[in-house]
Amino acid sequence: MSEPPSAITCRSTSGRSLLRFNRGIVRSPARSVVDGLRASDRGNPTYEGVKAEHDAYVAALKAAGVAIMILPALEAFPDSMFVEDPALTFSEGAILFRPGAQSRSGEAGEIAPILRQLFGKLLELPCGFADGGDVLVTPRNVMIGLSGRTDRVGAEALIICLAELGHEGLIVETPDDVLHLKTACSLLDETTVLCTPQLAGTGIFDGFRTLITPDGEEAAANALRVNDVVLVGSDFAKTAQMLGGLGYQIIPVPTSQISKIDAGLSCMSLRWQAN
Ligand code: CIR
Repeated sequence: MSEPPSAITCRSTSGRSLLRFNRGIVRSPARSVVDGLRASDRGNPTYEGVKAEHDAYVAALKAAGVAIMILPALEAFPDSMFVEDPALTFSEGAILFRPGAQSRSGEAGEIAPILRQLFGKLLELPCGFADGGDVLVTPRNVMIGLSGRTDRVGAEALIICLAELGHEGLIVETPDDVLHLKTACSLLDETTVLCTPQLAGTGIFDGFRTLITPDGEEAAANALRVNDVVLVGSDFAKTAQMLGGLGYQIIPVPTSQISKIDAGLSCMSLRWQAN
């Protein structure tokens, strides 16, 4: 089996590694998570089930070498455990977003104080709407997917914020029936993206090595490369086998409860490399 491609060589436009993280923030699920937003009814998750999945996720991040800060649950915001939507963190600073779902708009204000404490530079999206789930950081640029949650005004404002942090933004389209850009893709190493056939077909990853999710496992596209490992939803055996065969070190993490409210692995944490 070949060596997994090294994250150490994967660098952002500012020269830092993109897939190395030593700090992270998560938020405990609230009991109200059972009322989380969803596009279609696949039954309610249970609070206990979501909590167990969240605990497993935090354990996987810690085992991968990330020091995790756990924020308290917010009952008033059912989707607030998905901390990657109201903000995005980089080594160079953080950005507060303007979440595109009305019930989530207050989440940015809730996470702002801790980001202000941790980051010397905290930028705020001034207008429009954008969710962190629509942002894919790659070595070439930071892709911003237009979606039901991220509009062009927000995306253009985000490009200006990214430039202040030394990153170049690029606006792309998210397929119509997909919640967020990263619902359908993830960066596995500096040249490789895991994505759905539908997103690959749009051509946005031309020039990358694209690994296509096996039939019936499209939701596995929202994997999470962290340091030397790739977290993959534990229901996606074919994807795990494919990636394992290519030399990636796979950590299966349960997602069957959070998937009922359209969530995956990237959205449950904010990650960055602190000096
Ligand atoms: C929502 O619809 O906003 C939540 N139920 C799920 C958010 C998942 N976030 C993400 O994929 N970035």
